[in-house]
Amino acid sequence: MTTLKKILCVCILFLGCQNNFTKNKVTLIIGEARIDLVYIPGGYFIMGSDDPMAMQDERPIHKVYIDEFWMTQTPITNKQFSSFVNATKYVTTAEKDIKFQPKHKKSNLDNKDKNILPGGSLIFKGGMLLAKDPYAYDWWAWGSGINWKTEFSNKDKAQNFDQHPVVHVSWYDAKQFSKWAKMDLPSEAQWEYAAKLGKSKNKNNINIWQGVFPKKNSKEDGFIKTNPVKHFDPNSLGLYDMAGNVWEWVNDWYHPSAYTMKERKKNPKGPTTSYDPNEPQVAKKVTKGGSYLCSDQYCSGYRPSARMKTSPESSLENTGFRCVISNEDMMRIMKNFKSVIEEY
Ligand SMILES: [Ca+2]
Repeated sequence: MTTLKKILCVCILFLGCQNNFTKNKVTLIIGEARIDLVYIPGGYFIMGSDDPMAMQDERPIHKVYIDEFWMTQTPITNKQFSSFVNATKYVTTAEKDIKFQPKHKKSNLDNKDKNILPGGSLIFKGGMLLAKDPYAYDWWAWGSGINWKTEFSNKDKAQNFDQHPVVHVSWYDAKQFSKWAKMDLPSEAQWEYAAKLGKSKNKNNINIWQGVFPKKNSKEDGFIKTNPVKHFDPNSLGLYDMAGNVWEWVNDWYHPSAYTMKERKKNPKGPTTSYDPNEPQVAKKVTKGGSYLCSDQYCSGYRPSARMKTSPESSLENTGFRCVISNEDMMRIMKNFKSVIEEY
């Protein structure tokens, strides 16, 4: 870091990438995407929680060491994701029709081909009571034709679309963006470490659900759905929206007993297989950070240790992602950068 810290706001063009460096922040321009990353120093932390609010799958708390790395300052935005799609012509999971296996032939779909469900994504429809159970709410619905490009109406699109986090992206979509950007999704441990290491000046300064969930959102934070990134204050590491706004995909498979498994002491990568006792036939990935749908009356999913489980091919209106890059890979970029400096 010593050499890195001596370089302040240098700007140079090489290999099709323009990169700005400051002492603890790097801006990579990959294709048309400008991506800010901040340095996360390595160290020990206590993973999980024994707080009364903590779920069983957040236990037991355990000491973990994380190597230094870099993390995108914000969730990946629509503008950044657009750059990826423009460069690669990538088609997201939600934009693809779903073909059913023969066992699903008795579908009631109003479609010419009964074995095909048009592409779409999951949308939150609020506190609609299930007809058969007056105490159970049916919160989510299949939004046919919904994908990352359709989240905003035309009226709002020009003004707001670019700087909001991309949503309606599956884990596979997030992974493909990460590969294109020469980065990766964070491990759950990296994500939680960064969230806990970065201190917030005002813990209430986040976008969650205020009011009686799921009946009424009083919108005291100003947002019913996502907020544009960098709207609220960053934490002390310079990271934005590590709590609230959107859930963020991480690399790890979900398992309720993940924290009792071996090899948790240094840079844990999570279990090799997934298991969700509530839905054992479906493999799921972990998401972190909570979203604008999290309420302190209900799940307080915006706590750093909170864990959500979602199948990797699913996409939702409140789920996005951010990326990380190892310090070694960033140093390689720096090495190329310095060699270009010498050439110039
Ligand atoms: Ca809100």
